[in-house]
Amino acid sequence: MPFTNNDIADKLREVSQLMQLAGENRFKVIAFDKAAQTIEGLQEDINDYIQNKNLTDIKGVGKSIAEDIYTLYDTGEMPVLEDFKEKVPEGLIQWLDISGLGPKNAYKIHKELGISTIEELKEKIDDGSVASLSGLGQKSAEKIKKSIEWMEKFDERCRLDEAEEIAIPIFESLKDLDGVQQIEIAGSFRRGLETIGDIDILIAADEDRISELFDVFTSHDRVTEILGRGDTKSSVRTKEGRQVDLRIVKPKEFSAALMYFTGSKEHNVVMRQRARDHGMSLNEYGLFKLDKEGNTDFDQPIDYSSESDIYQKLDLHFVPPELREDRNEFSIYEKQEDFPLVTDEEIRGVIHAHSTWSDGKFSIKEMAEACIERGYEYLGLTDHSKTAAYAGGLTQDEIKEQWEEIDQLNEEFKEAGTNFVIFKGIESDILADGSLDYEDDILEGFDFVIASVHQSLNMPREKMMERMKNAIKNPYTRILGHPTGRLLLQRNGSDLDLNELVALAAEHNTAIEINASPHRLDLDWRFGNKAREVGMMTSINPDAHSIKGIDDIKYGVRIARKGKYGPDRVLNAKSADEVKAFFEAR
Ligand code: DGT
Ligand code: CA
Ligand code: CA
Ligand code: ZN
Repeated sequence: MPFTNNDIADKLREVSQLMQLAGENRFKVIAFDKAAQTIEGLQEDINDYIQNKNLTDIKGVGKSIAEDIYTLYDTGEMPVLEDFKEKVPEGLIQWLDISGLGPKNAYKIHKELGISTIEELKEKIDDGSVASLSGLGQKSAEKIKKSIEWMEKFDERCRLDEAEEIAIPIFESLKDLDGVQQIEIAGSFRRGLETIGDIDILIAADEDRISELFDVFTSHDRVTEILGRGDTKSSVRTKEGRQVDLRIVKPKEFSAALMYFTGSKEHNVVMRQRARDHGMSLNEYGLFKLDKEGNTDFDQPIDYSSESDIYQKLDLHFVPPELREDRNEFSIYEKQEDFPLVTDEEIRGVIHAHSTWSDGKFSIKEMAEACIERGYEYLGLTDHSKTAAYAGGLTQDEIKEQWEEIDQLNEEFKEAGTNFVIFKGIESDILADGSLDYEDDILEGFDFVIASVHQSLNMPREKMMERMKNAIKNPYTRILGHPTGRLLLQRNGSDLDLNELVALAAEHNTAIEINASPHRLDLDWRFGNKAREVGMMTSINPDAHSIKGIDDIKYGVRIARKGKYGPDRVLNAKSADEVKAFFEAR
């Protein structure tokens, strides 16, 4: 059975976490975690190593872990994982989802208080038992409690990348089945929203096919519970706890249904009213004439062949799904057919990436080669600055050494005739007063500076605004990094007036990044209208800490599209020379 590198990394990581919950020897735990990290970042297909029986050639994969992987491949199960699943109480495994608790403390609480469910944990926090454990204390206990509350609140939604991991395999398993004439994933997923409630799949098929299609859908590997099955709709819950709805509609109704189930609700409301104003009625079944009383006349359908066609009948050009949020898209698509939105293919370089010099997993050279392999023309390398000591921030001496390394690599690219350049950047912490992390003479030496807040995100709004404004105004700051510091479904960002910062950034010719990590997607697309009005530049930055992280750019592109950025306002959609000119124009 073939596995992807990520599948195997996930399993190894799960083992390491369960081992911690079982109080297993620290070195074993680390071995599994390390192997997971390595395999996740591996460029080659793990299946090649499995076939050649040379897994131990991979640095960090020892003999016993290699054996575990071979067994997984041969039998579909990893005995060490199954063993630990037996050993660790099921409720306790859920504790791993409590952010800020960590397996080590989880084990301690479990062992010393003899509890293993989240309910019990909440009780023991309330009666003070958790706080009284050595090494925990009142503050930690309150933090854990808060995390549980957040978790319970946010369990209803998941991140875009998590939704993708569920939606794509299910979509793939359905799309080639007999009788499937058209298929799309609709809903918030199609609109590229940063978090997803449930996943909506839509199929066009003849009625006599519906039953078989539902059979395949409800028996998919990931499904743990069938929530409902009717004539045209079936809903399931996947093992991740996510709901997936499959609707099967008549082929001639597909486009209207797709438009309806893509939403958003707000967009649909405007479309329905627009139809009425044109003497028509729009619903999930199609477009119809209105009768004399102004009701939908189902006997008088209006023909349409695509979503685009429906928009046209309502005097609109096709509205890309990302823009269907009732945020000014109607006034744009009444006029302009070609309203340019940035595309994946237009991205020419990678800005904001970390190497082993700070907390990245790969060397500068490895990161650069991964960029070249993906067809990018430049890498704006930005390790952490000195105040971020916890993330391996660079001292002044290290910076100078790093510059030498980059100069040498650039020289090598030139000699080899490779069209690629590495820009010397830094992700400078924004200190509490808004200043950057080095003296001017060091800042001067970088090609560019990304300024980001990593500590004290929760300062009062007024203070935080002063801090951010200072950073934006600083002539060395070319890009403001993840402006709010939010972690989606985990932590709110700083309290800021972003409209004001967007305008200020435009005025000072500072770009604000769209941090493309699916955990962040920060700057939020909702400030896109303001950014467009004031002409603010963005840069779609992966904040890559590994080679795999580079590919997060695609999430950023979706968000940039939602924010109505064309390639002209996306820094890394420009050539290396243009980017250089932007960096120099401070
Ligand atoms: P989600 O699942 O919370 O991330 O967001 P959506 O947008 O996927 O919402 P969902 O799954 O409830 O419904 C899918 C689409 O179906 C939604 O975007 C628009 C359409 N829809 C659902 N219910 C209504 C409704 O009551 N009125 C209108 N106009 N459209 C609806
Ligand atoms: Ca949905
Ligand atoms: Ca739904
Ligand atoms: Zn970063």
